[in-house]
Amino acid sequence: MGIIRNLASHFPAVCKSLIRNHHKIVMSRPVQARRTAGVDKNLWVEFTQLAADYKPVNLGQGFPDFSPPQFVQDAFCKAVCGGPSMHQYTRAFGHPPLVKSLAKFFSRIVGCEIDPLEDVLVTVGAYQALFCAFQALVDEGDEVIIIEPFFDCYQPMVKMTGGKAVYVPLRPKVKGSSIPSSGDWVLSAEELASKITARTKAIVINTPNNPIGKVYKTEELQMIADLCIKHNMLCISDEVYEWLTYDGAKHVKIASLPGMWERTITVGSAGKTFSATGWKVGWAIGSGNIMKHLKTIHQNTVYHCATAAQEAVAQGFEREYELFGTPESYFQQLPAMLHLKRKKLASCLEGVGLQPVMPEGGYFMIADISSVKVDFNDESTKDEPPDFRFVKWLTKEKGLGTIPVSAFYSPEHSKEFDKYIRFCFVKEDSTLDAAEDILRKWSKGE
Ligand code: IK2
Repeated sequence: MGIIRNLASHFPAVCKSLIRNHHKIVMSRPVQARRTAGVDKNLWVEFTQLAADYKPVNLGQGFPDFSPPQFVQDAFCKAVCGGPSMHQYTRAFGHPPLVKSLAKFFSRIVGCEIDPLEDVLVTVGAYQALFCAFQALVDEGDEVIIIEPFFDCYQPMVKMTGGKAVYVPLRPKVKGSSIPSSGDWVLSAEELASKITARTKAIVINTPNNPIGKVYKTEELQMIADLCIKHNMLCISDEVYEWLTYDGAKHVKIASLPGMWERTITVGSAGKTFSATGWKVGWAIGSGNIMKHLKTIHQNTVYHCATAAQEAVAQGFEREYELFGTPESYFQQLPAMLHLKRKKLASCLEGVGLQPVMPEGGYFMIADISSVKVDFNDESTKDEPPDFRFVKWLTKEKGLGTIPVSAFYSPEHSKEFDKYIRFCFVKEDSTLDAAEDILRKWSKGE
């Protein structure tokens, strides 16, 4: 079409009919493939645009507003200046130094020997690892159990396979006392078991969870693992926030439980691990006989990921391998820093009457907005859920960006959870102070 338009500017009369005919050809049958129907809306596209339009203090999307640690920045610069090979294609399934470091690092944690060439796939962020997993493993008509709340891309990704997503929500236990915690949000074993059918192919979990910050306890993971083994299901375990746990909560990999390595695909993200979300380096790790199918999807879509970024992430993991468990490790330093930011945000929210749910992990905190009365006069949002209306109002009228929590639920359960909004606290203290200032002024009616 671009060529025709260029020609048209030079030969207007000749090309007029060409353009008209081109339109006719395009319109004579549906342009859209069916797999794209119903998955056109995207939370991040919408709320990133809102933030670009209104420039609020941004506690919305989950990315740090500070730089990655110096050692990975240096590693990236060194890679970029490291000669021709750093600027050319590398191995399709992962730059050799990176798959080696990931295998070495995670073998120690999972407790089995991970083969760098067979069991690891490097992807364009955790997003693409998830995409490869769903495309490679879910057939038309297969069912995939998704625990709610869930990172929103699971739903369209399952839909695009032709599979069916089946939802089971974590539910908050009713508790009379103190600050609610993400640990109070629990999965009913009976409810989960009742959703398994002969077509159930896989279950998707996310620990620490986005958006509530739940860190699954070993007993909870064991319950899921028992069902996976009993019903011969796969498990896709999204662990992008694995290093971020607080107050003694411990991240456990479901792949490390007996009988689970063989059936689990563990997804990780260098963006979240090293506070460099723009690098878009992620990975999927699992048994080679499963991973080979993810590799088939990868080689036929993306083929390989940016070489220099992979090299830098490899260097980051080499450093962390040596320092693991010591105070110099970034995997100790980042949660220690975020622990303080989490406290700061929680006390700010409590101070203005927004009841937070204290996250055990990750870098998000949800808060209950049901006690807040706001007179929305924005007609454009009148058909939207209360949390969407509130977030848009807060962004446009008060200059504070957040994310509505019902977006992390299926249509069947979203109404039960549309009284929460999500705040991101992986931000400079000055950003958190600016957010606090906005909330305090608002609560005083200023
Ligand atoms: N899985 C989870 C659970 C994620 O949270 C993310 C990134 N989320 O960030 C957006 C937000 O919630 O504000 C991903 C996967 C994707 O990770 P990556 O950036 O490595 O593709």
